Amino acid sequence: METTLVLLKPDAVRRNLMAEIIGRFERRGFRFRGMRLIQLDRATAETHYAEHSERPFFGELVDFITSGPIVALALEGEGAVLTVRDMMGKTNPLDSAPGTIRGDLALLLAENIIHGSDSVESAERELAIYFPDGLL
Ligand code: IDP
Ligand code: MG
Repeated sequence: METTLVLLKPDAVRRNLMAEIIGRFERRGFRFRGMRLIQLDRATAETHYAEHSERPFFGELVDFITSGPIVALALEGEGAVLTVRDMMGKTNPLDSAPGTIRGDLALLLAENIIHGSDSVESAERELAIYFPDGLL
């Protein structure tokens, strides 16, 4: 059984899409092991996105993810990492299939409403950032 880290980015919260997105994960059958509404500071955002630190869009990415409250979810299920990535759709919402979260709810690459860990190793690293006291 895997547990993965999902973030509902500030645009999802601003656009009142929390229940819409969380509901999809509930209906899919994941077990919720953690859920927090938080405001990220820059240092934590930079740690989260460390793999992108050399990219030209890194500054914008950190500005954006720290621009308002986000929701962090820890979701457990069979193949949770890949299943969540499939439900999210492609990174660029313009490439995301209808029926996916980004394909239904987003249009912009920089405001693509959701993050999901891309591997079991990433999930372990990221879950420790958002749920340092462990999971339920
Ligand atoms: P992912 O969120 O689908 O895993 P990553 O490649 O890990 O995609 O990129 C992290 C986030 O950085 C993306 O979700 C997107 O919001 C943003 N991003 C990726 N590429 C670009 C870009 O070329 N310009 C601006 N933002 C980008
Ligand atoms: Mg990624």
